[in-house]
Amino acid sequence: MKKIGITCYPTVGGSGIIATELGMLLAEAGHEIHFITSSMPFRLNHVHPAIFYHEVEMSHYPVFQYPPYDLALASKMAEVIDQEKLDVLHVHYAMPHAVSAILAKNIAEHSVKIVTTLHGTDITVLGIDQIFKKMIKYAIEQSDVVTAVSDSLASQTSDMLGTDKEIKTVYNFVNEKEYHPKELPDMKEKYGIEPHEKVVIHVSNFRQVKRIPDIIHTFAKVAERLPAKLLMVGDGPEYSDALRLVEDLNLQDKTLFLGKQKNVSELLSMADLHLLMSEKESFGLVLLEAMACKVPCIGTNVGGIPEVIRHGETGYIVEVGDTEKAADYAIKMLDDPELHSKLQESGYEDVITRFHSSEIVKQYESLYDGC
Ligand code: GMT
Repeated sequence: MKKIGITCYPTVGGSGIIATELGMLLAEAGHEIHFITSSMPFRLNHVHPAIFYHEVEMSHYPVFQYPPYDLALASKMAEVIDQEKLDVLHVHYAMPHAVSAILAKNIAEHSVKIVTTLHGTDITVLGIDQIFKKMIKYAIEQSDVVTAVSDSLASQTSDMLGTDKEIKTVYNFVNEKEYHPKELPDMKEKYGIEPHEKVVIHVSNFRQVKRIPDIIHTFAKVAERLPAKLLMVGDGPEYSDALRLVEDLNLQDKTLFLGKQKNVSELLSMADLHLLMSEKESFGLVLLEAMACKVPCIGTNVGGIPEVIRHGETGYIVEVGDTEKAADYAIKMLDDPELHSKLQESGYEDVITRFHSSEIVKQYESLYDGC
């Protein structure tokens, strides 16, 4: 049994989901888990005697122009390391969590190992920024173990930061108890979708990297050929532009904007296809969520997406911006029940083998043991 601290962004987002689900599974496996975050992780919905939550408190001195969150986090981490005698502090995101963790390790009297998991945007976006580059490199090199959520992110990080620190790939996983195909016969009717209409779904935080217009343009081409509806799930900066584009293309009657939703697995369970047309994506957790609900995916040839979707086996890969090809693949799979069912089954098989949570948890446990 180990005492493990976990720090992540506690609000909605794939990295927060992974960190929280991992903490809950590690507690089930007999470890003691201490979340050290700015607020209660949104997925921490599970009461367990071995799960503790330590809130990072901020003092608001008028003299500080900006509240020093990263320093408050480091102080809290050091306090918890010493009080709880943590064996491992596992931080999700190098920026700023690994930086705060290295500082905390130096402040604390008790010896702790730092495990840093890279999720993407800190490296693929912030890593490029010269202001942060050296600091991210420092935090990575000082960590005892570094993991990335895909081979692509691991090699991109090494190249961009010019580091030969070993970065091990540990893939993401889903909570299989939540994400599985659900039989909800009246779901389509509730949403005003005819039984014969195909359902195309996109779930994201509507950031620019998700290329929302490509989702809508791909769907427009599909809808010319088949009766279909588009479900847009989530919210973010591109939301209003997406609404406008749907109106410009006269797709209002075929598109449902659902905003942020809690029961995504239920929505996925009535879908026939998930589209992810991102220009950057270190993994694409939503693809795994879709495949777990037996929804085949089409994704772009970037980052970790081709490691999650096996082209022609579990879904299809297209180049960024190629909405023509995406629509061709969509029509091909939606029009051919045999092919669709083959993609569904192979995708589901991958979720319960290659990406099974118990396998991934074991990989993290062996990294904790080895450091
Ligand atoms: O994609 C986002 O905008 C959210 C971000 C996050 O912080 O959760 O996602 C990143 O981490 C996820 C979990 O590992 C990955 O599945 C996403 O691909 C990754 N996002 C990007 O690389 C853009």
